[in-house]
Amino acid sequence: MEKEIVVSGIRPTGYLHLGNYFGAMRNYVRMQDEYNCYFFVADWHSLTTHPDTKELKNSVYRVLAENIACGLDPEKVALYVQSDVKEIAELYLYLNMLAYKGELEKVPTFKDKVRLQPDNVNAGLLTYPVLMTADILIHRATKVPVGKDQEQHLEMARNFAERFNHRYGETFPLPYAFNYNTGLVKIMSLDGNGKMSKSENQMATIFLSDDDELIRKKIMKAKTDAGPQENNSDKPDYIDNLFTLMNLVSKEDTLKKFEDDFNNCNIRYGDMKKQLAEDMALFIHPIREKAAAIQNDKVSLDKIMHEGAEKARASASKTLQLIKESMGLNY
Ligand code: AQP
Repeated sequence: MEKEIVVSGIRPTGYLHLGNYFGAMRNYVRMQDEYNCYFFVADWHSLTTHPDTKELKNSVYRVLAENIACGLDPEKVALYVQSDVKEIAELYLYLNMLAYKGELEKVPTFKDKVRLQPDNVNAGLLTYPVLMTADILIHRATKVPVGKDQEQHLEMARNFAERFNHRYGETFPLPYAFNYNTGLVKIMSLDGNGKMSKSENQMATIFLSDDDELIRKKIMKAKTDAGPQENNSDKPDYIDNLFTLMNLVSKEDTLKKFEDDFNNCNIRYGDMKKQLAEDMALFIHPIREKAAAIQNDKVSLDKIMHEGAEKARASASKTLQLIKESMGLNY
C-alpha cells in the first residue's frame, strides 16, 4: 500500500522555540517512519514579514540544523528549502485565481499582521494561505503536522482544493492538520500574552538554542498568581501553560505531584518553576549541542538541502503535470 503523504514547513524568521518543537517538529520525527514526508524551510513565506534578507541564509541553515538535531533523518524524508521548488510558485499562481480578496481579508492571522506591520500590508501577506495551500497540494499531501495557530489555514487549504477539484476535475485529496494524541498544540508565551513566537516576546519564549541559565531565568519569570483559593479550581491560561510544559518535559510523578498540590490549594509556584526549569534545561541541552555542531558543517547541510530539493522537485513536477492536464494547459 502507498504511504500517505505528509507536508509541513517552518519559516526561517529566527530561532526555533518550544512552540515549533511541540506543535510541529516532534510530530515530524514520529511521522518520518510511517509516512512519505516532505518537510521544508519556508523562505518565501518569511518575506511577507521579514523583507530584510541579511540574516536569511543563516536562519535557513539553522532551521535545517535544528530539525536534524531534533531527530529528523534527511535519508528518510525530503528536507528542502521552499524556493528550490519552483513548481510551488506556479501552483500558487493558479490557486490565486481561485482565492477571493474578501475571504483572505477575513483571516485572523492576516488581521493580526496588519495590526503589527501597518506600513507593510503586502499582497504576499494577504495571500499567505494560498501559498501555504500550494506547499501542501504540490505533493498531494493529506496530513499536515502543525500547531493550533495553523488550523484555520488548513481549513482554507481544503476549501481551495475543493474549489480546484470542482472547477477542473478531481485532482487533489483534501489535507488535514495533524497531531498525534488529541487536539492540536498551542504553547503560550510565558508572560501569558499570546503564543510563543520567534519574532515577538523573546524573553517569554524558550528557544532550542537557549543555555541552561537563560532557560532558568525565563521560567522563573513566568507569570503566576497567588494560587487557587478553592480545591479543584480551573487553571488560568498562563498556569495551564506551565502544566502543559511540565507534561511535555518532566516525569509523570513530578507532574502528578504539582497537579495534586494545585487541586489541594497547596501549590508553591516558585518550587514548580524551579523543577520545570531544571527539567527543561535537561531536555533542551542535547538538542542545542547537536544543532550547534550540525550548523557548523555547511558542506553536509548543502548536500542535504540539494538532495532534499531533488526529492521534492520529483514529486512536485509530477503533480504539476496532473494539474496542467486537469486545467487543459497541457499544449
Ligand atoms: N506557540 C506555538 N505553539 C504551537 N505550535 C506553534 N507553532 C509556532 N508557534 C507555535 C508551529 O510551528 C510551526 C512552524 O511555525 P512557523 O514558523 O511557520 O510559523 P509562525 O507562526 O510564523 O511561527 P512563529 O514562531 O510565531 O514565528 P514568527 O514570530 O516569525 O511569526 C507551525 O506548524 C506552527 O503551527
